[in-house]
Formats: sequence, structure tokens, C-alpha cells
Amino acid sequence: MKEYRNFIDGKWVSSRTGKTFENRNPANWEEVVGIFPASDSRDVDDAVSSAKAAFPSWRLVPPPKRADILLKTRDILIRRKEEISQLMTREMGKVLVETRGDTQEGIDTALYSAGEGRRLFGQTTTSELRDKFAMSIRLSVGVCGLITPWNFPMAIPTWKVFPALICGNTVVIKPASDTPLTATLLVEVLSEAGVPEGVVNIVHGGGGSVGTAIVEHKDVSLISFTGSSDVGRDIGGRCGRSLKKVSLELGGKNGQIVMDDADLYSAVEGALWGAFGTTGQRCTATSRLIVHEKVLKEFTAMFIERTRKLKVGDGLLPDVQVGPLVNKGQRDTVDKYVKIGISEGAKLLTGGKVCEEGDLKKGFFYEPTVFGDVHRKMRIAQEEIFGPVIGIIPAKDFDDAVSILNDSDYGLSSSIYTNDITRAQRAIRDLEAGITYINGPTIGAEVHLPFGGVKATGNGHREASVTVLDIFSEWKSVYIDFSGKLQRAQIDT
Ligand code: UN1
Repeated sequence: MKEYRNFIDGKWVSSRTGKTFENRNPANWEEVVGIFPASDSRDVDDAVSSAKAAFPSWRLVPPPKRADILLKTRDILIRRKEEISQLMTREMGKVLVETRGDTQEGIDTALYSAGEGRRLFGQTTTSELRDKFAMSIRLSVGVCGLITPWNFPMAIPTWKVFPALICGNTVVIKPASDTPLTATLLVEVLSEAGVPEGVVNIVHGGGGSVGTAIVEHKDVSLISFTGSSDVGRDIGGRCGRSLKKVSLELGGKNGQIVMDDADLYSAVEGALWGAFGTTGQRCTATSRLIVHEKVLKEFTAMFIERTRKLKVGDGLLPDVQVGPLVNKGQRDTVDKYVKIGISEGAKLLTGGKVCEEGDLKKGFFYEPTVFGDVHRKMRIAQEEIFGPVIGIIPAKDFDDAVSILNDSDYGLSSSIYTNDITRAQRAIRDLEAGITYINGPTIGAEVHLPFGGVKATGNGHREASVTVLDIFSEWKSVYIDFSGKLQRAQIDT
């Protein structure tokens, strides 16, 4: 069994604890994918010192040269795409077409971030005084602590690592303990691409031991976290107390509206992909279907029929469409919410059970589940489940649908199926979410557009696109006076 290590100061090293944990395949729990170090705060100290020592010279490497390393990283990711994607399916379960997409998202992010090496634009502007020049530039922040989730084990680490590097920061990565392997492969690739020693470090282990130590470390200047809103609140509070820069990408309870004028076939296709892609384990997953009452019956019948046909199984098998939940705890949560839905009076239309036939009992599979007669205030319509469960909520008209969709603590992604341009435009304006899709499901964000949400989904930052640079760089305003005398802003006219 292969034993993997932390990567600190350009070397693969065991944890100071001497302890390890197993990474297992959720489609077949008997299969151990790898052994990883169960680190603690001493390993974090080592990693942060190495990142701190590497920072002064890395911040002075010209950004186009940093970009060359990212372009090389991209080439290696392309070369290893299939191998990485297969291993990713083995460690977290989602089907191979999706893990290939996840790796591709990392490849896209490498190209996009590398492009920033020759941009990183600031502004040149005017001065209110004569013979004075003004501009703003981006500077590096320092050591960044990057805490990443298991549902996009390649894409999300790259969303953070690549922009952090192009901006001249050094990083300590703490990947989710359900998916340590994909992040390790990413670090391997970066090292092969020529990232200098100490610039990229990875420390494996639990949130309580490793994550908290990174967040609390005095030499870490910035935390970027993707995960649950509960953990995000804790991290945000800690960073608030120490005045660390922090970007939080948290939960969602995304809704898809289906209007009476929609193309129902396409709305069903979208809902299936949005609800059951990645087994519902995306922060952008569709978990509420808000359907105009005029098409409710027809849409529901079509959707149920298609849901029942979905093939659940090991994501490495070619015809499988829905893989397992990532671990037993996640499947128990799904089952708990199904019971809550039933007790709240929602109607279980299909699914609702753990899959136990044949090989499926070796892993953590759950039937794709649809509830009807869901009310907007039910817990299954309000709380993030993170699994293959969706509730259908009837809406009287467009305004009612928008009000239901907005009746959520979260605001990440949203969608409306309609052929009415007025409704589409109003939805773009009125849906309270960081992302709105017209005639598309709630999933499928591309790397060159801002990613993030409003309300409890985060703390106002946007990853991906150019907006991510505002997370990983500090603005400096520069004033250059060539008048040869003292000139006072707001006073000398
Ligand atoms: C997430 O849901 O955690 O838009 C990230 C999407 C993907 C990224 C999702 N490109 O669904």
C-alpha cells in the first residue's frame, strides 16, 4: 500500500506525529487508496516557516516567469489527466466523466492564471494636483493558508493555489482528509513544473488539528476556505480576531425555477444534471425545484421517470451516472434528511433508501430521491443536504417562484427555465444569488467568470476570473509628485 507524505520546503516528509490515516474508496470501502500522514500543529509550523522563508524571493520573481511555471503545470496536468481523474474517482466516488471535468477545470485555471502573469492590471489615473502622477498596483500578500473540500479535489485547490502563486504568494494547503491524494498529485505536478522550494507546501490531517493550526498561525496572512457554513463561521471568527484576510466559499440551497412557458424536456435534463451530478455533492447542486403549478404534474411525471432510470454504481464503470456519497457520515446525513422530509409531510416520489443490492453494499450509495409537495419553509427546503435529494415546490406564478427561490439563508447559484425574455431579465435582476443560469442548471460555472454567492454562502469574495486577484493581492496606491514642491491634496487648488 502506497504511503504518501506531506510536502514541506521542497521535500516529501512524514508527519512529526508518526501517525497516519487511510484514504478509502467510497464505492468499495474495502479498498484502501493510500495512507496519509495524520499531522498536527508541529507540521503546520514547519510548513509555514518554509513558506515564510520562500516568500521574499518568490514575491520578486517577475509574474510572467511565475506564469511559465503554471503553463508547465498545465502541460503536465494534460499529460496526467486520465491517471489523475481515475484516482480521483477512486478516492471520492464521482463518475469518471465528472472527475475528468474536474481535472480539466484545473487545466483551464492554470491557463487563465498564467495569462494574469502578463496582466495583473492596476489603474493609472489622474491627480487633482499639477505635475503629479497616480496609479494603483497589486502586491503579494504573504503566506496563504488554503483549506479545500473533497467534492472538487482538483478544481478547487487550483482555484486557490494558481492565483495565489501568480500574485507572488507562498502557500500551505490542507486538503480535505477524504481526498488527500488528488491534492498530493497536484503538488507533485507543481514541483515537477519547477515551483521553487518552500513556495508550495501541503500538510495532511484533520480540520481540528491541521486546519485550526493554519488558521491560528501568526505568520499566515490570508486564509481561503471552501466548505460548510458552520466551519466557515468559525474560521471567519478566528480570522476576524487576528485581522487576517479571509475568503469563505460556503454552502448553497440552490433553486431551479421551471415556468409554464419553459421547454420541459430541457428543464428535466437540467434538473437531473443539477440535482444528481456529483451525487448532489456540489455547493452549486440543485436541491429545490420551483415549478409553475400549470406544468407541475407533467414536469413531475417526466422528472420522476428519468430519475428512476439513473444508473447508480461505481464511478469507474462506463454506464454509471451517479456514484456513491463520499463517506458513511455523508450518507447517514442524507438518510436523516429523507426521514425529516417524510416527517415534515413532504411526499416521497422516488428513492429514499440506501442501495444495498449486490456490489452496492460495499460502498455508500443512496437512491436518487425526489420529494413532492414540499413547502418552502420545510427543513428539506432550507438546509443544505449535500446529497442526491431534491424537493419540488409548486409556485403560483413568476413572482411567487422568485420569492420562494429567494427565501433561503444561502445565495450561491440559481436557475430559471423560461422562453419569456421579460421573465429572464427580471430573474437576472431579482434572484438573490451570485450566479444565475437562464435555461441551464445551477451547476457548470466556468473559470473565467466570478464564482461565489451572497448571504450565508460566503463573505463577499469571488473566486475564479479576475475577481480572485482581489483575494490574493493587496492594492497599493502610488502618488509621484514631479512639481518640485509640496502640494497638498484637498487644500491647494
Ligand atoms: C462546487 O459546487 O463546490 O459550477 C464547485 C460547478 C463547478 C464548480 C462547483 N464548475 O458546478
